[in-house]
Amino acid sequence: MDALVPRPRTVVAPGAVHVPGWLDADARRALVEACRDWAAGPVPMRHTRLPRGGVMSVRTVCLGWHWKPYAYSRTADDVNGARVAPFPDWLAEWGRRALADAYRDPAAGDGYAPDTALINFYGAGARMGMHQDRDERSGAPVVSLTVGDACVFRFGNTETRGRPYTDVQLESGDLFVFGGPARLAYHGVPKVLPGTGDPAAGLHSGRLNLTMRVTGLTEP
Ligand SMILES: O=C(O)CCC(=O)C(=O)O
Repeated sequence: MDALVPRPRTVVAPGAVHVPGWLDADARRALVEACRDWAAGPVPMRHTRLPRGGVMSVRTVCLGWHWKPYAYSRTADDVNGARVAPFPDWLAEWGRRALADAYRDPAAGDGYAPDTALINFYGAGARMGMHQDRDERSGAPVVSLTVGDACVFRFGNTETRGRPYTDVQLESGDLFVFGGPARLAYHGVPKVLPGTGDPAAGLHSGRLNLTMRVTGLTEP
């Protein structure tokens, strides 16, 4: 059997850092379990409808604030009108640790208070086009966690959906952070690699991705 080759932490662009294997086996299992609960409601995981009539191939559920293209609200008015599940403190703590580790600066997570998470499930054939995360009114970093099948994560530039971009393979347990000059970079998932997943984490097929963000919004 081939020895596992360690994958190094990589600064993909200023402010954008990939940290392979950041979640250990217990954390991956805990995250899958939590995602299963969130996917069940109060707002069920669903394919998001786009204003021009398209439907996203990923299925999504949100915490803290509900995202529907292209705004946040407390209630999921395009699904069942329910208020979304709260954003848990433990996840915010993961976010602070993620920033400290990604930026190799113990203070990088100080004051980071994510208040929304988008959890995407990629089943067979699902992908995500190049886009910017720009519905937040805060420049705080986005923290992204992956469990399950590996994918090609395309991380581009802040000007266009096209080149230059870097393709990064995200695997189960990987962390990717983008903040600072990379915060508004276009990014997407052109391909998930079926059968590369993480059954030990409790996910037998497909890919889960959770991005946490700071909306910059206050209570209505
Ligand atoms: O699945 C991923 O890795 C990216 C998700 C993403 O870009 C998003 O939710 O906006």
